[in-house]
Amino acid sequence: MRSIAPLFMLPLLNTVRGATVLAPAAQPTQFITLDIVNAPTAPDGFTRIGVLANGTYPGPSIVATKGQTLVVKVNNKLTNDSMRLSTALDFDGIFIDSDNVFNEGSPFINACPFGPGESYTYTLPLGNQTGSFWYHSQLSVQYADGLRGTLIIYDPEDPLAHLYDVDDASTVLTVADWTHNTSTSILASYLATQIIPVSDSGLVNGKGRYNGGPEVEYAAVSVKTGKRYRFRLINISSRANFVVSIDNHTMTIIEVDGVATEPHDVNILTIGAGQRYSFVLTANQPIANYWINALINTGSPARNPNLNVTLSRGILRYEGAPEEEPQTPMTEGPTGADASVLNEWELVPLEAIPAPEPDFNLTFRTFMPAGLTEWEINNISYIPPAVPTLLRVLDGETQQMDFNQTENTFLFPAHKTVQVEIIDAINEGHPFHMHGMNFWVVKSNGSDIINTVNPIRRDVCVTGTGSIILRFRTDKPGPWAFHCHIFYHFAAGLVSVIGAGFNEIGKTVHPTEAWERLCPAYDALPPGEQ
Ligand SMILES: *[C@@H]1O[C@H](CO)[C@@H](O)[C@H](O)[C@H]1NC(C)=O
Ligand SMILES: *[C@@H]1O[C@H](CO)[C@@H](O)[C@H](O)[C@H]1NC(C)=O
Ligand SMILES: *[C@@H]1O[C@H](CO)[C@@H](O)[C@H](O)[C@H]1NC(C)=O
Ligand SMILES: *[C@@H]1O[C@H](CO)[C@@H](O)[C@H](O)[C@H]1NC(C)=O
Ligand SMILES: *[C@@H]1O[C@H](CO)[C@@H](O)[C@H](O)[C@H]1NC(C)=O
Ligand SMILES: *[C@@H]1O[C@H](CO)[C@@H](O)[C@H](O)[C@H]1NC(C)=O
Ligand SMILES: *[C@@H]1O[C@H](CO)[C@@H](O)[C@H](O)[C@H]1NC(C)=O
Ligand SMILES: *[C@@H]1O[C@H](CO)[C@@H](O)[C@H](O)[C@H]1NC(C)=O
Ligand SMILES: *[C@@H]1O[C@H](CO)[C@@H](O)[C@H](O)[C@H]1NC(C)=O
Ligand SMILES: *[C@@H]1O[C@H](CO)[C@@H](O)[C@H](O)[C@H]1NC(C)=O
Ligand SMILES: *[C@@H]1O[C@H](CO)[C@@H](O)[C@H](O)[C@H]1NC(C)=O
Ligand SMILES: [Cu+2]
Repeated sequence: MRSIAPLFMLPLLNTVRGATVLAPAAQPTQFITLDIVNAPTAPDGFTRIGVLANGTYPGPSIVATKGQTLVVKVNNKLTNDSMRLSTALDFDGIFIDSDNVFNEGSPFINACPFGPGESYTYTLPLGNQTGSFWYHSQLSVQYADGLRGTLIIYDPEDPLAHLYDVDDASTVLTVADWTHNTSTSILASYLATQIIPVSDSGLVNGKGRYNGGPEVEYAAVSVKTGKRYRFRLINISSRANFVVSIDNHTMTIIEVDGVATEPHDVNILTIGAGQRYSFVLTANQPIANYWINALINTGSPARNPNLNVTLSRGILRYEGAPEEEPQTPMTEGPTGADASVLNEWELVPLEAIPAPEPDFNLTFRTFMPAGLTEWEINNISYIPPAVPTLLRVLDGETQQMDFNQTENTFLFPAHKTVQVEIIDAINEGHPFHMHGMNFWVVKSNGSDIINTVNPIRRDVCVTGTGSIILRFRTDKPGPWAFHCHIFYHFAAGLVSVIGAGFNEIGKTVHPTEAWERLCPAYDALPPGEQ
């Protein structure tokens, strides 16, 4: 079992507006506390009560260094029962080893959520991972109420370091959808009508505007002529995808979901919920203010008069430019022949790892039958089991027949390669996310190219009618959530569980007492506090 004995208390310096900057020398273990509270927040000028880490939206940035172990103590201090009172966190994209699979917070798959007044400490050894990640509530659609923040793992020996001069808290760019109503009321309305209510605004670094709202000052990122900046663009949306561009500037992509890539130039890119890109921007234009266009793509604005997709934007400000908005029109970015779009299949990982030949093939057809608010994989909509998958596997339920059809749980022996083709019947564009590991994208939507030689590896891939083909390994015994990252679809059942080497789990997984206590405590809560 992994030891979580405290080694050092790391001093946290300069806590400014939710941004935590660490002392430069990395300690082997970094202790982080997040207090989950109900507090007012007004990212687009409309004040509402949110579910917030340390009272801010986005939550504090977690800043780590390669090789560290993060010990994240989460204190549930929620009080407002108009939103979910329990919680559970997912650290999106962080690899989890089999022996630590109980610290993968997925409710009813890996753990039970925890209620108000309770705490849980996630221990996350980061191993060799570096790049751009984030954390969010994984319970129902709770993260739409604000419980989301970035997690960046810096690499002191970054092989891409020669490509940029600046990479710090100022170059992290988040895009998100935002709603004035609670996630609970939106989910209820969705389940009753089959229509996800449209967001009120799109946010860039936690700032945005809605029609008729106050002119909230847009988030401005400052750059200095001649320097090269590594921007880390993270889509922390609960529903919307975004189309991002920066007027008059090229974006050179160098990282996708924590995987370093060969530099790849584009001037406009679409980013789905949960996805991340690092791109280098060279400040080589005249000193001025430029729009960062983050067009929010979230259903018809006709269904919510507050939403104005044009108002979802930020500012790139050169040092020496006046502190004002750009003089140029608010556009949706390059179009037609001026647009050089990002095609996922053109991305080349810096380190090529061929996709192994599959031992098993799966086909997922995603579908929502007419008249039902129920997303299905192969005609089955996921229903979370009362007892989490991992708990039952540890109790000896290790055969396929131990899992009800509605658990969409697919068992494979350990140390095999699985290929899954996902066919999205109605071109919904589901960003499919794998927990605990990444996958090879052998085929992207929109291309017929099958690449098994040096395909991009990532942990969120967007589906479409053109189908996607992914491959992953079952080297880590455990249940791994594999689901759509549009959390309203997630809540409506677009979830599967990859069961890797369940018969070996007793040898590798030895959960802590704190984890064992989660389910009895959760089950004892009155439904209103769950
Ligand atoms: C969150 O707030 C708690 C209590 O004030 C504090 O101890 C902790 O350092 C904060 N966490 C971060 C990451 O800023
Ligand atoms: C609880 O949250 C709801 C929804 O945001 C809000 O209307 C209500 O005033 C909050 N209650 C308290 C006591 O803050
Ligand atoms: C990290 O990388 C080194 C060198 O490639 C390798 O020896 C080691 O096993 C890796 N560690 C983990 C935890 O993956
Ligand atoms: C927010 O809730 C109010 C009151 O229930 C409702 O009238 C409105 O349509 C909701 N807005 C959205 C975007 O769902
Ligand atoms: C974030 O992802 C959502 C869901 O896929 C998408 O609708 C939205 O446009 C994305 N945002 C950006 C800025 O790409
Ligand atoms: C950006 O380029 C366009 C022409 O492509 C030009 O009209 C505009 O003035 C430039 N913007 C700035 C701020 O220089
Ligand atoms: C959106 O905002 C822009 C800029 O303020 C404005 O010109 C436009 O009319 C608005 N669109 C809608 C549909 O209200
Ligand atoms: C899986 O599908 C591939 C084609 O994509 C095929 O070459 C392979 O033989 C299949 N493997 C199994 C085990 O069915
Ligand atoms: C099963 O799902 C497919 C779409 O993948 C759909 O065409 C078919 O009608 C569904 N069958 C049933 C019995 O619902
Ligand atoms: C088990 O699956 C069946 C459909 O195969 C479904 O009707 C039933 O509700 C499921 N039971 C539970 C406890 O989820
Ligand atoms: C998927 O690719 C097809 C073309 O093969 C395209 O028509 C469709 O719009 C794409 N879907 C998404 C969600 O990008
Ligand atoms: Cu979806």
